[in-house]
Amino acid sequence: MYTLHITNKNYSSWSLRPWVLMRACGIEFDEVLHRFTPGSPSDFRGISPSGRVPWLEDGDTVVWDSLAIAEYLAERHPQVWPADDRARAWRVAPPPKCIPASPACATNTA
Ligand SMILES: N[C@@H](CCC(=O)N[C@@H](CS)C(=O)NCC(=O)O)C(=O)O
Repeated sequence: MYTLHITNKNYSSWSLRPWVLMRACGIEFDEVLHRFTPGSPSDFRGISPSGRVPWLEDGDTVVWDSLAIAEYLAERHPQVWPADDRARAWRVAPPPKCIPASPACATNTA
């Protein structure tokens, strides 16, 4: 069972990233919610490998940084990244300048 260490999801989009990913992909985990108020000492500074949230524990393995967590989970759960190779490429690409004929823009109506 994974344990995901995060802080308030309203204020920490970094925490929200792996939390949403794991929920959306149906990956079970225990959630440990840490106290964090910007400008005040956090209760995780001394125990997180990076001094930051989020981090993930998988047995003896500890992974920190939201993208590293996503990559780690993707190695174990094939549903994490899309099967389509173009979609996998686009997942880490910055938003495209929209060219209407481009399939990357198919769902982008802005
Ligand atoms: N690049 C990191 C950023 C993590 C990060 O900056 N987390 C903030 C919370 S929003 C944090 O832990 N800050 C604690 C601090 O700065 O003391 C990731 O993707 O996980």
